[in-house]
Amino acid sequence: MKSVVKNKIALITGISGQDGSYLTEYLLKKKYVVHGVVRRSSLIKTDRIDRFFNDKKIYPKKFMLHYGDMNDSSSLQSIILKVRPNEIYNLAAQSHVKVSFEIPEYTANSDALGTMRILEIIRSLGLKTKFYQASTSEMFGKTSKNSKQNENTAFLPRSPYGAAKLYAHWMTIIYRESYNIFACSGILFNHESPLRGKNFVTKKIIDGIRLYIKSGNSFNLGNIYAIRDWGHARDYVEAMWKIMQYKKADDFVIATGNSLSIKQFVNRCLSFNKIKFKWLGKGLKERCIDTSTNSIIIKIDKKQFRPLDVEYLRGDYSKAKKLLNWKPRYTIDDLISDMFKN
Ligand code: NAP
Ligand code: G4F
Repeated sequence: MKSVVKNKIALITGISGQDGSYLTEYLLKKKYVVHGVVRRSSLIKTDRIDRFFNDKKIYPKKFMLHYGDMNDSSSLQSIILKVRPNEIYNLAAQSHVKVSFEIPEYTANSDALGTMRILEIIRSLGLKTKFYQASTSEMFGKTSKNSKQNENTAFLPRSPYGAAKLYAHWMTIIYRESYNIFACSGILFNHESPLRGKNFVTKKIIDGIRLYIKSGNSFNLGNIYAIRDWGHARDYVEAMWKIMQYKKADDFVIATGNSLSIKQFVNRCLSFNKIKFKWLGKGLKERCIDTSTNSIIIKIDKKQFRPLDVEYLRGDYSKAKKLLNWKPRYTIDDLISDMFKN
């Protein structure tokens, strides 16, 4: 008699976000049935996952959405009870660092308490569900320059978002150690893609340069001397899955090990488009000029600065490389090319 192999069931919070979209694609390829939590809004904004809806082989058999909110335990509990997932990927968050200074209470509620709500549901119902938490390099905060951050680096968050995520990160560890729940986390460094939200700096730069090429309009940036370790979201969702399949629940840094300043990222994007440029001035008067036309491409705008910023991030992913056999495939130039072409 043939044994029936049951497809694994995954529940993704934040399925309509950048990572939710790539993770759905990745899990569907691995034959999972994928359920997602979405918030009700007056305008439907499921653009990043519409491709799954429009595929009759996938929707509604292998891909389903449920209304819920990280700030509403009862919705989360009823979805979990209905779906009975083998794996929960908790990607939902108010994920914009600058915005978290404007709505700190909302950010703490969804990013910190929202995570605790799911962990409590798993604990109180005695579920065997595995749990993945989307932790972040923003938790490292005030790092020492030229160091690399790994799983043992101190957490010194510099934003309401970083502090909320740190609470969620510790709660994941506390629930793992107290209640023997398979609760793991990926401490992911910045990762980008053509699906990145428009108000994150890489996407803003790509879109700004596109518009400059089309219509000659300049755009504004803030702190162009902050340094980030940027990878591609496609590589990073693979890491999420690998973290969940590891023999025991643990925490892993996921990064590329390379970093650039925002200004260096701009320079690469301009060179990719064969635009000749130079930077002039200092501080708020600094600007980037197109040397063929003398027009301004980028100006510095005080409004784009944060009350506090994380100045330097560069990750050491050796633990993930050794234990998960994970490494990034995309280089920074592959990422830039993908973001301009798609
Ligand atoms: P994103 O594009 O901003 O997506 C966030 C998702 O969370 C969206 O689907 C959003 O729904 C949902 N969400 C926000 N608040 C919610 C709430 N109260 N209830 C239910 N859903 C809510 O973020 P991302 O870049 O994909 O990142 C995914 C996760 O990884 C986030 O937790 C982020 O903090 C974390 N992270 C990201 C990076 C990175 O560089 N991308 C690095 C480290 C960690 P709507 O579509 O309705 O807004
Ligand atoms: O693109 P960003 O907004 O990303 P940030 O703050 O590093 O946060 C992202 O990565 C985290 C992982 O470390 C995630 F947890 C988080 O959810 C999010 O995905 O800003 C990057 C840097 C900052 O230093 C910022 O001050 O770029 C600087 N920057 C300069 N001008 C700007 C701008 N950032 C934005 N968003 N817009 C600007 O005009």
